[in-house]
Amino acid sequence: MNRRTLLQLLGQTSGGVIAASVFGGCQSRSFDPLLLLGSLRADEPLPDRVITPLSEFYVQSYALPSRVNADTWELHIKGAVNAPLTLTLSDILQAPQETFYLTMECIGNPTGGNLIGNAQWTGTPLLPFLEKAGIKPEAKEFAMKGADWYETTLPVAELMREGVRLVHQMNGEPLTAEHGYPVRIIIPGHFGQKQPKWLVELSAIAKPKTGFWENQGWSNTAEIPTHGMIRQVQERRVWDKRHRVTLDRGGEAGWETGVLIAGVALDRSTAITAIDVSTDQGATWHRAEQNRPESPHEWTLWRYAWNPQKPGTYTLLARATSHRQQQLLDDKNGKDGSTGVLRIQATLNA
Ligand SMILES: Nc1nc2c(c(=O)[nH]1)N[C@H]1C(S)=C(S)[C@@H](COP(=O)(O)O)O[C@H]1N2
Ligand SMILES: [Mo]
Repeated sequence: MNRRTLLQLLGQTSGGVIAASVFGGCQSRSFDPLLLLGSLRADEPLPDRVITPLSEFYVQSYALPSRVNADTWELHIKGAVNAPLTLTLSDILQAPQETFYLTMECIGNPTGGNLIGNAQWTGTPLLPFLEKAGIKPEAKEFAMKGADWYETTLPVAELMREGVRLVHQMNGEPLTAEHGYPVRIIIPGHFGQKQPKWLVELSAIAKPKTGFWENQGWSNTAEIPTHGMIRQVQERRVWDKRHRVTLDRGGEAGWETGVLIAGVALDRSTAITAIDVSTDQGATWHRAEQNRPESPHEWTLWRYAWNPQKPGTYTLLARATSHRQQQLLDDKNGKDGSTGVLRIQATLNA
């Protein structure tokens, strides 16, 4: 197999600049949440996990990052509750702490795009606080607000699950201002839209309502579908706006000695059980090698070593299957999130 050094990789994968039109507040610098793609080399074991460094983690904000003063920050649990609660940062820091891994993705992430990242998070379970407040039977949803007045909602039962946490650390550091300092909520299984940053209010409401992005047509459940994405072909970063690669026969990254196709896959709530790769437009499929994260909320890494026999133009597809569902073959980039497969055109020069 070809040898690819991380340095070489850094030079060649400039990431991709997400079109600012997908969502407001997009940053325009070039970044790549799979900067560590180099660890998906064919000649080394698949790593157990790839963490996205903060410098490469996407930021998606409704307004400019709010500066919240941690000393005066408060979270209000109110509305249809028996005993409204006001929490300070020290209440949250003194409660039992849990550290977990979870992949955050924006519902507007185009297939294979960069609005996705995997991080280690630390926080405290929300459930004991909700139980203390006592949710009244008429409460249907929680309206969650950020200090920037971003708002989104979810059914009461979604927030009363284990695994929902008030998070104050990302990759072992206090949340940065951009990622929601001092506290954000994380509700596994949903796209980033349902994870308000700078969280200041959880209001139990009897009459369901929709939030900021939902009012613009984005899914109100925003559940993560089973989806896999090709991220790289040899050392080239590929995605929906850069879906063509041309490889020469010889040389370090030539196709003659094999082509590495690698990526990630994710589902709302169940493990990814298979990633299948096709190099002939979906006529035949080959099982990729994958890792098995402990949590279904962390992306699965996969790779497939393709041995093309002759030059030509090929269409590469990768499709994920979880315990819940198999990814659709159409290239769907809708307001429910990208559920379809990405078609990569690979030209192998003679
Ligand atoms: N308060 C607040 N929370 C928010 C947003 C926002 O604009 N304001 N954007 C949401 C969206 S659309 C996404 S995809 C995630 C992104 O989280 P990140 O910026 O930490 O990657 O935050 C969510 N939480
Ligand atoms: Mo988002």
